[in-house]
Amino acid sequence: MSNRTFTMIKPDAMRNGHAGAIIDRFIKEGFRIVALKQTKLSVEKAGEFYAVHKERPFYGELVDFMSSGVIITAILEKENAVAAFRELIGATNPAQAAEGTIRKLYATSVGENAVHGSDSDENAKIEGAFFFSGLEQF
Ligand code: FUP
Repeated sequence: MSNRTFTMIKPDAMRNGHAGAIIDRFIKEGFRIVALKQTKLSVEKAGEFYAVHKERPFYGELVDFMSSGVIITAILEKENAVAAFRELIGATNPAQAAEGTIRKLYATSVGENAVHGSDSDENAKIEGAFFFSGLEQF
């Protein structure tokens, strides 16, 4: 069990002005910010990040959306980080997300769902390395 996960605050939450509240929530829930930056994905990079969904019907829309504006990416640390963070963000579809979760509060639809959270320790490492390098020092 690893103690780190990777997250993105997606373009919808950035545009809607929720980034500050979302980062505040990460901290209040006891996640330590290991690394954090604002960036923008090109269509090509977004396609690469979500390559696992290439065959899914929503892939094109997902890539367009994720490259439509700036995002904030971060690596967060807490005991059992992947599972704890998935619980904090709630279900993929905000209509099914539990009360008080970040997606329930800030997401607008299944496609524009405010935040990403890695689904396994292995993916947390891969996704973190997609955006950050030299993390051993932190
Ligand atoms: P999650 O792990 O909760 O982010 O969800 P998935 O890995 O299943 O999906 C990744 C992203 O694909 C979601 F954040 C949004 C998008 N998606 C859709 O647009 N439609 C769907 O039906 C499912 C996912």
